[in-house]
Amino acid sequence: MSLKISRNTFFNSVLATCLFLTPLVSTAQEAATSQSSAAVSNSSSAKLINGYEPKWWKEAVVYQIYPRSFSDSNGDGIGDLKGITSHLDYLQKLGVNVIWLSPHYDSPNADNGYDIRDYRKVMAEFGTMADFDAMLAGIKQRHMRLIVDLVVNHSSDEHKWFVESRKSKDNPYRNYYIWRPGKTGPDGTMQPPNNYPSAFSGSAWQFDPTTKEYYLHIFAVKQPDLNWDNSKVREEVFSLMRFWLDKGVDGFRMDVIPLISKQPGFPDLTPEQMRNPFAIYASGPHLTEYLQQMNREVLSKYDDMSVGEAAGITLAQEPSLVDDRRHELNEIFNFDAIRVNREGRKFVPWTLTQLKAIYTAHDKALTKHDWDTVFLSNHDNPRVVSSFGDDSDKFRVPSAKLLETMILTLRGTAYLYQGDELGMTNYPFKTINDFNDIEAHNGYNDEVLTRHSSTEEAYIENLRHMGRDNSRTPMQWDSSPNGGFTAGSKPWLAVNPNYETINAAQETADPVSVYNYTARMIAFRAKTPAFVYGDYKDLDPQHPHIFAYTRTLNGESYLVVLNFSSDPVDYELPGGLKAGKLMMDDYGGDEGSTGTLHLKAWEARIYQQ
Ligand code: TEU
Ligand code: CA
Repeated sequence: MSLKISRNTFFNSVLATCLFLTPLVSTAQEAATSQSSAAVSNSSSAKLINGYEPKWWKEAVVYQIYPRSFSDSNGDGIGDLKGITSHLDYLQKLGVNVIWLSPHYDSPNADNGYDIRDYRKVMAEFGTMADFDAMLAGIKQRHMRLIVDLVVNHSSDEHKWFVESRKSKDNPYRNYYIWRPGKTGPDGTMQPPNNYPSAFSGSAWQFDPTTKEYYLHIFAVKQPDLNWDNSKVREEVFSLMRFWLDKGVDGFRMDVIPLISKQPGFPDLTPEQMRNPFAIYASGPHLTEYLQQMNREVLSKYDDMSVGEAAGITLAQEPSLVDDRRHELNEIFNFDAIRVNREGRKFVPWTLTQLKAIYTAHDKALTKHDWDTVFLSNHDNPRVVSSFGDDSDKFRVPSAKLLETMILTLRGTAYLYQGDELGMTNYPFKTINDFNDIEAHNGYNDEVLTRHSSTEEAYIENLRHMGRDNSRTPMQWDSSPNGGFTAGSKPWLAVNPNYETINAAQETADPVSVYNYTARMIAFRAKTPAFVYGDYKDLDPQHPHIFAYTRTLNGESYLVVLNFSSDPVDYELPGGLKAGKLMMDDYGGDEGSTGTLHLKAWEARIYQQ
C-alpha cells in the first residue's frame, strides 16, 4: 500500500487496517456489516471511498432464494419457509450478506407467486406468518439481511381489489386497474383497445364480459396491471411496504417497477416499437414522480435496500433511476449482460468481447452517484454455468468457479442464484409436459399450436437453452432420492437427474468444490474494498478468450485473469505487465510472478499487483 497519506487515504487505511483486522470479525457477513457501519457511522459525504458513499448494500453479496424450489420441510413436494430456516447455517457458511426471497405471499400461483392475492399473508403452501418471523429472526441472528419481492405493477385477478373492480364500472375499486372499452375492427368485430402484446404471448388486453370492457395485463391474464395513476393505489402500496419493513425486512427487490407508469391514451405500438415493447412500457411519464414519492414516503424512512428489476430500461437511462441525488432506487437489474446470448426469447451465440464491452459500457455510463448490480442468473433465466460456462463433466467445476470469480470482482452489488454455488446445470427437458412455467406453455400454444411459427422440436430445443424452468428445478442437497429436496414422493418440478454427483452435501465436504471456492471468494471480497469501490480497467477488450481486468483502490491493485474457453491459453499480459502475488486460483496452482500466464481451460486467477 503506497504510504502517501491523503486524508482520504488515511481514512481508508484506517478502514483497510480494521479490515485486515478482519480475523477479529469472524464471518464475511460481520466484516461487511462492520465495514459499512464503520463508514456509515461517520456517514458525512467526506468519508467517501474513491468518490463513492459507502453503503452496506453496495458491499453486499446477495443470495436469491426461489422458495418453491429451495427446501421442502413437510414432504408435500413444495419448498417452504421452514425449509429455508433449516438451511440458514449453510448460507451463513457460504458468506452471503443478504437473502433475496422471491414472492412468499398468498397467491393462486398462475406465475408462481408473481401474481399476489394478499400482500400481507404468507402463501399457505410456504407456511405461516410465524414461520416467516422465525426465518427472519434466524437470518438476523446470523448477521444476514432479508429483502423480499415487491410485485406491485400487477396483482392476481383473485385479489379482492380486482374481484371488486370487475364487478361494475362504478365500483370503488374500478380505478385500481386499467379498464378501457374495446374498439370496432375493420371487420366490425370487437378489438382490444390497442395492439400491446403480453410478455406471455397474445394480447395484453383481456375482455371481461361483466362490464364488456378490457383490462390491461402486460403479463398473464391472471395478472391485471394496477393503475398507479390512482393515488389510492400508491397509498395501498406504500402501506404494505411499511407493513414488511416494520416487521424488520431490510428492503425490496421490485418486480418490473419501470412499468408502473402507463402511456397516456395507450396509442398503438409502431412496427419499430413492436420489436421491443418493453421500451415503451417502461417509459411512462410519471415513473420518476412515483419512485420519488415512494422514496420520500417509505424508503427514506428505513435503513433499507431497494433494487428495481428494470426490464425495458437502457444503460443510458439507468442513472435516472439510481443516481443517489434523485432519491429513487438504490440500484437496478439491467439485463444487457444476462441477455447477451438472446434476441427476444431466441437463444443466440455470444462472444466474450461482446460481454466485456457491456461491462466497459457500464463502467463508463455510471457515475460515483450511481451503483450497479452484477448478476448472470435468476429465476427467469437458465443456469449460469450452462449459459456462460461449460457444463460438461470435464469443465463444469472450473467454469462455475470462474463465473463466480467474475461476478464477485466486477463493480456492483453481486448476486448469486440458489444452486450457482454448487454449479447446478440446466435440465434435460424432453417435451412441453416437462415444463411448469406459464411463459413456456403460453408460448407453445401460441407459436407451435396456433400460429405454427415454430416447430415443436425447435421450440423445445430453444427452451432447453432459455427456459426459466432450468433454474426452477429443486435445490440438490444430497444424493438421496429427489436430491434431499423433499422426503415426499413427488417434487412439484422434477429434480435434475445429475443430483447424485452435484449436491450440497458433497460440495460442502470437498475443500476444492465450487461451494468452498465461492465461500473463499466471498470472504476475500469482504476484506478487499478494491473489489467493491475500486476503479475498473479492462486490459485487453479485444482478446477473444481472456478477460483480464484490474480493480484499484488507493494504489492497492488487483489483477483478475479469466480464461473463458475450454482450451488452455498461454496469455502474455499486455503492456509488459507482470503478474504480482497470486491470491486466488480456481485450480489452486501457482506459477509465480511472470508476464506470460499458462492458463488451463476455464482457469481464473487473481493477483495482488
Ligand atoms: O420478470 C419480468 C421479466 O422481465 C421477465 O418476464 C422476462 O421478460 C422473461 O421472463 C424472460 O424470459 C418479472 C419476474 O422476475 C418474473 O418471474 C415474472 O414472471 C414477471 O416479472 C411478472 O411478474
Ligand atoms: Ca413443503
